[in-house]
Amino acid sequence: MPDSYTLTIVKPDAFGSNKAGKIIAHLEAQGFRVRAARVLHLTKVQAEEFYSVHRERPFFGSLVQFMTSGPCMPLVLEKADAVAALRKAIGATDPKEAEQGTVRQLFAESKERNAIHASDSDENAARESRFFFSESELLAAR
Ligand code: FUP
Repeated sequence: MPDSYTLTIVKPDAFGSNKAGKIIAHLEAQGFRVRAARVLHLTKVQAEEFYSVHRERPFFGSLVQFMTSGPCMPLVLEKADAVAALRKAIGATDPKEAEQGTVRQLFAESKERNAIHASDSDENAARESRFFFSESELLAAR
């Protein structure tokens, strides 16, 4: 299978506990290759737009507050079947339900402060990559 791309975000709780590098190393050890990366501090408007699919959910306000509480790090990752492989590698949304050895089981604090985001489809991976990276950065990643 040819390599493909997905978008991940190392979230503010991981920066707060100084585990961002460990999380990236963990993913690299599983064969994901970092193709683009940056550290930024999301604004409220950016976080609301990124999670707009959850706008009506009761946790939306709290999620936006958390995602704007500190730095985060979006990365474009490359691997065979990248979207499915990364979803498996990060584990369930709630770390209490995440399989042993997954990023969330190892590094997440709670269902909200869960260390990492991963795109759930190729379409969303493309959309979310464009949210954080320019067209030329994404071309350079290939
Ligand atoms: P996931 O795809 O595993 O990141 O989970 P979802 O897309 O369902 O949720 C997006 C984010 O909303 C989660 F990463 C954390 C947050 N969330 C909560 O805080 N509480 C919930 O009950 C569900 C999700």
